Amino acid sequence: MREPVRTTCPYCGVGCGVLVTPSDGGFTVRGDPEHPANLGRLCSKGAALGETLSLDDRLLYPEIEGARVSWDTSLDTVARRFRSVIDEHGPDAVAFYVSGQLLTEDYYVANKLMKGFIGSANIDTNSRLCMSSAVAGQKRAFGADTVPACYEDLEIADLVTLVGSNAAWAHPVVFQRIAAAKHARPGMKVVVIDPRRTATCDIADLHLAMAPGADAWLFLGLLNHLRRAGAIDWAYLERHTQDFGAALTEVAELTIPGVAAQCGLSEADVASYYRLFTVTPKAVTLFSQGINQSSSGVDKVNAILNVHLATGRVGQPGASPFSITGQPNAMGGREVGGLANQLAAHMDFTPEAIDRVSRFWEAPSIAKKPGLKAVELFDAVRDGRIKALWVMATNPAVSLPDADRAVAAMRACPFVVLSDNNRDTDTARLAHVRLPAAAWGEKNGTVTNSERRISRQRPFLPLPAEARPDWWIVAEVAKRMGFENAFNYREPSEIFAEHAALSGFENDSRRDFDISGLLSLTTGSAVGAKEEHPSFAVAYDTLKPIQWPVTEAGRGTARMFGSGRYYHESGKARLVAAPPRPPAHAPDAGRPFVFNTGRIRDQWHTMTRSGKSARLLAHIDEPFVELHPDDLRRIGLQPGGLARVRGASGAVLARVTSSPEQRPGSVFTPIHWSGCHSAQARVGALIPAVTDPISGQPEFKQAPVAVEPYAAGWHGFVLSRQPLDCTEAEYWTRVRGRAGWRHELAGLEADCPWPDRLRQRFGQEDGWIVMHDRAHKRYRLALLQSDRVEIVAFFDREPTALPPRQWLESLFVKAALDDAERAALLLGRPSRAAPDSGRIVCACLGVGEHDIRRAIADGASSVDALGTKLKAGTNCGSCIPELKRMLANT
Ligand SMILES: Nc1nc2c(c(=O)[nH]1)N[C@H]1C(S)=C(S)[C@@H](COP(=O)(O)OP(=O)(O)OC[C@H]3O[C@@H](n4cnc5c(=O)[nH]c(N)nc54)[C@H](O)[C@@H]3O)O[C@H]1N2
Ligand SMILES: Nc1nc2c(c(=O)[nH]1)N[C@H]1C(S)=C(S)[C@@H](COP(=O)(O)OP(=O)(O)OC[C@H]3O[C@@H](n4cnc5c(=O)[nH]c(N)nc54)[C@H](O)[C@@H]3O)O[C@H]1N2
Ligand code: SF4
Ligand SMILES: [Mo]
Repeated sequence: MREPVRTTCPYCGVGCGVLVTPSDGGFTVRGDPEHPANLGRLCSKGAALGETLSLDDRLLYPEIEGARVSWDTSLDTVARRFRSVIDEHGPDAVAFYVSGQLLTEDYYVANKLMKGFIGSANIDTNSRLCMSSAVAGQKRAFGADTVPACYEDLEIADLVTLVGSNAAWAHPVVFQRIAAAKHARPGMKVVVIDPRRTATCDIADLHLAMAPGADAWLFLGLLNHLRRAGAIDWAYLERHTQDFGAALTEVAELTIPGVAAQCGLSEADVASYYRLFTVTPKAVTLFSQGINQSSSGVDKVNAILNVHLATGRVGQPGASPFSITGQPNAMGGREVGGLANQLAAHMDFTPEAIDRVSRFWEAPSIAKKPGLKAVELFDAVRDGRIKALWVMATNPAVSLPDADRAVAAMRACPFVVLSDNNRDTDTARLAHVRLPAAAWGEKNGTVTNSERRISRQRPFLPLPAEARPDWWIVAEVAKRMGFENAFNYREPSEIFAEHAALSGFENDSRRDFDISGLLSLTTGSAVGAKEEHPSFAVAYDTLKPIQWPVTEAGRGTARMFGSGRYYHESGKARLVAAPPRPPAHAPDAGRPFVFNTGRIRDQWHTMTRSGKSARLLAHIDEPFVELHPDDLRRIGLQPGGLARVRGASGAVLARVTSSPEQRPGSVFTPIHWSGCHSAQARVGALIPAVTDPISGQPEFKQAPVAVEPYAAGWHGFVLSRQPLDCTEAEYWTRVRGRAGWRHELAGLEADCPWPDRLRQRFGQEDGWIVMHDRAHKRYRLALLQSDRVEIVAFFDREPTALPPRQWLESLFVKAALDDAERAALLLGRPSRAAPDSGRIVCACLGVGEHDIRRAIADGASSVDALGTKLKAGTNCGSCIPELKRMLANT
């Protein structure tokens, strides 16, 4: 057996190490016990990585206008078109839109080409939608974009506050680490601040179901409370900070009753949170998109940083603010300067830095000013200022706010290039040139996780067909644009060495991001010049996960700012005084609900990868609109039915779910369903493109919407071996099943047109078995070929009359149906019915909701008991919060 390949999970910013071993023609993926981020743990997505490696959906050859071309043709075309736009309209008429899913090496090369050689800073990244408020807040407070803390702090803290973070689903391994620490040390307190009662609340001592968007009041009020309670560390403030007077004066009026009213919380809850924070020196506040994705995100970040600065709790063991990153390489992108308002290696567009980087790169035409931020950038594409756009590793047609506007922009753009792994995405449909990029398993380079830890992604698969690494693609275009010398890379290690050298170039501890120590590992040379690092390739290959800064060979840095020295000129941190602001658009009579959008446990973004695993789709397989039961009743919605959510610019149609854990007045819908997977579930289409004035990050979580019932005349589903074009149905979703595809359909017609439509489309009079009850508008049909099931379709007036899909799906795995299965096919359940397992809760071991409820009814009273009885929750543990909730609710 081959040695396992040691690499890093390509999903979230936790950055778990994984070990990949070949097995049965595929690969087994395990958690790496030696990786400090996860110490062997994995979540359901990481555990299912082996199921996402197929080449089915991959883009394998370069294409122009949908036709296969050679690499030479495609690269020449991209270089020539970019060159001609630049020659005619100047460098600001072109742009790159890149992604936190690129490796650092890819990102570095793209940034160097745009900022150093094309001479524009029009390169922005999807991290703008994700982290940019945290970046801006940290820069204002600390003088640099530095995350002070590390994961261990979450384990040794006595108080962990998770604000605007559903870590149980979005950062499951970090969540498991917190849960394990709390289990070992029950005195540790966990507070969750989120309008919804999420799976993360499972370990919470206190859940503050905050009114959407009101977090600033809570934290500004906390600062005032700390002052009144005598809990401010005045010595720290004097010695290590500035501007605290203004910050404190500004909050002087914010008392608990006022805060409670603004935040829609009880005074008792606010008081008890304030008390906990006041008396617990070891406090970590972890924040994510509930804070960042806001039109006042930067100020909210600073409101959080203020309370930590005021108590001297920054970068101390177990005491720090902690901005957790979303994508696997959100941090790496910030490090190379992938945001339009940064230059490179954590340097801004100051005259000094511009001069320094241009000397280092030997780049005479370096950009002199920041470029356009994502939303502005697409506006510039739309109004023709940008005439050539290259999108890499992101799907803006789905993920931008006002997404239809972004689609229109790309449609209007004379030249759109996309580098992607997948052949069909919403963005791919708009690109003139499609370039096949290497995917996880093939890529070779580094990523940085949320705790500043740089890890290697190592390949274990050959490059399929003509797929190539992103850095190679960009460098080839650069060479063809005339920048041969600056982009002559042969290996990712050469790029990394240059990136590391730049980080240390004329640094002298004045910049936080410095990894030049990694170079001295092999060369022993003084860093500063752009010398060759001949033996670095070996060190790079064997690089162990390490936290930056690294200024000395082999020595990483767990925490920053422990000494109280910051990166502003003065060496001090800054408290920011900024009045709290509500979301840009308030609900009104026409749009009375707040639209909250976010993640589900087992899907990743636009489902291009997680959507390949049937196991991951077993947990939640349809886009939903979740409301509080009181709201459902008020607007006459039925759980299981369909609802339309309307915003200012678009609408979403999705399945209604009811949950008392939803805050009344709020609606939650997941972000994952794209136009490739659904008729109308792209949530971005109805979110107005309002952004934070400083960071440019969109307000993704507080759009006002109306919700109305969708009076479907019929509902149904089709299971088939091949994906079906469903566009004739007003409602459809399409996901992978165990051995084929599953389509959920609905429409307004009084009588369902699909039984006839299917038979027309698939012909073959003989193979069909049909059971139609026209009086009740109930239709069941299946197509068999040599006893193998090809299509099964059920339609009914009521969605609740349709059978569960699991058993029918299982028939697709069989080469031939036996008589009993054939007879039961149109009943939708086996004749000697084994009980239906229900929706899958434990994705790893395939344990369903009904089995769990039955086990609970039979006396299983704890997660451990469910584990013993059903094995549920015994692999990755991501479903444990849900198991606990089922136990509590039964
Ligand atoms: N399974 C899964 N995991 C992922 C991803 C994925 O696609 N799928 N994506 C990764 C990425 S890129 C990111 S950025 C992270 C995001 O990770 P998170 O930020 O944890 O995820 P979200 O679901 O976007 O939002 C977090 C929570 O913010 C809450 N929220 C909404 N409005 C407010 C508010 O006004 N105040 C407060 N306090 N909370 C509010 C929402 O109810 C939600 O529960 O996840 C990463 N991990
Ligand atoms: N309404 C709403 N919208 C949101 C959010 C929200 O909470 N609510 N969250 C925002 C956030 S935080 C984020 S991070 C974005 C994410 O949004 P996107 O970045 O648009 O989502 P992905 O599906 O991850 O898109 C990645 C694309 O790159 C491809 N890809 C993956 N790896 C590689 C690679 O190595 N090379 C290349 N060339 N291609 C690759 C994939 O096939 C996929 O098509 O969505 C944002 N949009
Ligand atoms: S928590 Fe899960 S998705 Fe995130 S890196 Fe770890 S295994 Fe991957
Ligand atoms: Mo993100």
